[in-house]
Amino acid sequence: MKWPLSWSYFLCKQSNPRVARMKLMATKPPSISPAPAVQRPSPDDGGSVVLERRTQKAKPPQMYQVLMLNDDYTPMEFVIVVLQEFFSKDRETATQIMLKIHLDGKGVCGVYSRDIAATKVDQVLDAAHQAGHPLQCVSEPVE
Ligand code: TYC
Repeated sequence: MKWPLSWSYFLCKQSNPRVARMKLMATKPPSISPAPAVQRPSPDDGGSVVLERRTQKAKPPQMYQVLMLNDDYTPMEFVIVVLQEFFSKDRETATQIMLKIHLDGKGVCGVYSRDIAATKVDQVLDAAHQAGHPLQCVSEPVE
């Protein structure tokens, strides 16, 4: 006699030890590993969570001011053009800064990150040297 398909399937699978082991595994409850510790509000605190303010970690970068120094030989017009070319000043502002340097001995041309300030100093010194003027320019940390 031929078994119905479903019966023969069942008997075949039952006699297979691998299937029997799989069945056992399927019926055995999985071992539950402890959940990672998560800090939750305790039930009696109304569910509120207090966040502590941390002091700010990243400081803003040190900035550098570029100063030009007065001398008796560099023409006023040259200083005005330098301020326009390398410090992006309009002619009015450049003239005011030049006059301040002329009267006070030094003046701020701009404030930049360290590398940009160093580049500005190089540009001014190169231009002055090429033109044969003794104009001096330095950078220093702000504050
Ligand atoms: N003192 C210069 C003059 O009378 C002009 C001058 C201004 C020079 C500013 C340098 O950084 C300077 N010709």
